[in-house]
Amino acid sequence: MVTMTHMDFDALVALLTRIFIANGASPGVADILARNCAGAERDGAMSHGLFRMPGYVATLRSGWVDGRAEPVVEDGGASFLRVDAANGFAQPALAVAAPLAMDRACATGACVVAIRRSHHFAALWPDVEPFAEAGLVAIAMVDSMAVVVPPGAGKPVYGTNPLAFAAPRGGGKIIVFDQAVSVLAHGDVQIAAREGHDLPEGAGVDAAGRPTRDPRAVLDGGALLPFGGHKGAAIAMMIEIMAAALTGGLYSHEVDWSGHPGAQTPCTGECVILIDPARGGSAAGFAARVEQLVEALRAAGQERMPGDRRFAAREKALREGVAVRAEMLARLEGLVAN
Ligand code: NDP
Ligand code: PYC
Repeated sequence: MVTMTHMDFDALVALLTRIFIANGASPGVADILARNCAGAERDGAMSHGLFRMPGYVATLRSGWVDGRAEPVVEDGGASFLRVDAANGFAQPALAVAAPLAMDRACATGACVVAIRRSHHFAALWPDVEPFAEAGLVAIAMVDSMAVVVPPGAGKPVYGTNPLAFAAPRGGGKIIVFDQAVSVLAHGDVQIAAREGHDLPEGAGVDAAGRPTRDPRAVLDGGALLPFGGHKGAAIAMMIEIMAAALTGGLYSHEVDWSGHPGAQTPCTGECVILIDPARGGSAAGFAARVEQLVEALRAAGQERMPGDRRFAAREKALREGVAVRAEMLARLEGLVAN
C-alpha cells in the first residue's frame, strides 16, 4: 500500500531548500529551485517534481553545475538583455534579469532575455507565469540534451526542448501552455521505466532505431521522437537556434557531461521573450480578446484549456497540502545529509 503525507507547501519548500543548501547551493539559488520543484509537485507536474531531487543532488555533488554561481546581466540594446549564468542554474539567472527585462518590455514594447551557460532541469511554466500575471505575454524556450531523433536521422540531435507560453486573459486570469517537443518528456520515460508502464505508440525507438514502447529500451541507447513528425522537429530546430545559437549557449548535441559522473542537468541556454500586449492593435483590449478566444473554444466543445489541470491541482494542494509518498519523504530527508 502507498502511504501518503500531506505537506504544507511552505514546509515542502523549506525541506527542499535545506537539501539544496546541504549539497552546495547558495541560499538564494536554493530558495528559487526549491519553490520551482515543490511548485511542480503541488501542480501535479510530476515529471519535474520531487522525483527530480536526487538528480539535482547528484549533479551538484558531481561538480558539473555551480550552485553558488552569480549570473551577470549584460546590456544588448534597448530590448535585449544577455545573461551569463556562469554555469549555474537558469532560473536564478532569469530572476536576476527579470525586473530590468520587464521595465524594458514596458518601455520599448518587448524584451529578449538570452541566457547562456545555464542548467535547466525543471518545468518551464514557472519561467513565464509571473510575467503574464504582471500583464505581459511571455514565451520561453530551453534546449536540453540530445535524446530526440530528427526525421530520417540515425541518431538523436535535438533535446526534448520545452516551449512555454503565457498571456493575460479576462478576469485577471492567465492562459499558459508548457510542452516538450518530444512526444513525451524524458522525465515521463524515466517514471514509466520506474513504474513498469509501456510508452504510447510512436513515442520512441530502441538503440537500433526500431519503434518501441519499452521505456527501458528508450533510456538504454534509444531515443524519443518529436511530436507531429517533421512539424515538431522544425520547432525543435527553432528552439535549438533561439536557446543556443542566439544566446551563446550550447546545442543539445554539444552537451558533454562525461567527465562528471552523476551529472543530469544539461548546460545549454534559455531564451525568454517578453511582449507588452498594450502595444498591440486590439481596440477591445488584449486580455478581453484572449478571453473571447477561450469562450469560442469552449463553445466549440473544448472543455479543458492548457493550464486548467495544473491550476486545479494547485488549488487543491494549497487547500489540503501537497500529497507526498512517505517513501519519497524519507528519500528527501536522506538527501539533507551529506
Ligand atoms: P504535457 O504533454 O503533459 O502537456 C503539455 C501542455 O498541454 C500543458 O500545458 C498541458 O496543460 C496541456 N494539455 C495536456 N493535455 C491537454 C488536454 N487534453 N487539453 C488541453 N490541454 C492539455 O507536457 P510535456 O509532457 O510535453 O512536458 C512536461 C513538462 O516537462 C513541461 O513542464 C516541460 O517544461 C518539462 N520539460 C522540461 C525540459 C527541460 O529541459 N527543462 C525538457 C522537456 C520537458 P496542463 O499542464 O494543465 O496539463
Ligand atoms: O523531461 O525531457 C525532460 C527533461 C530534460 C531535461 C530536464 N527535463
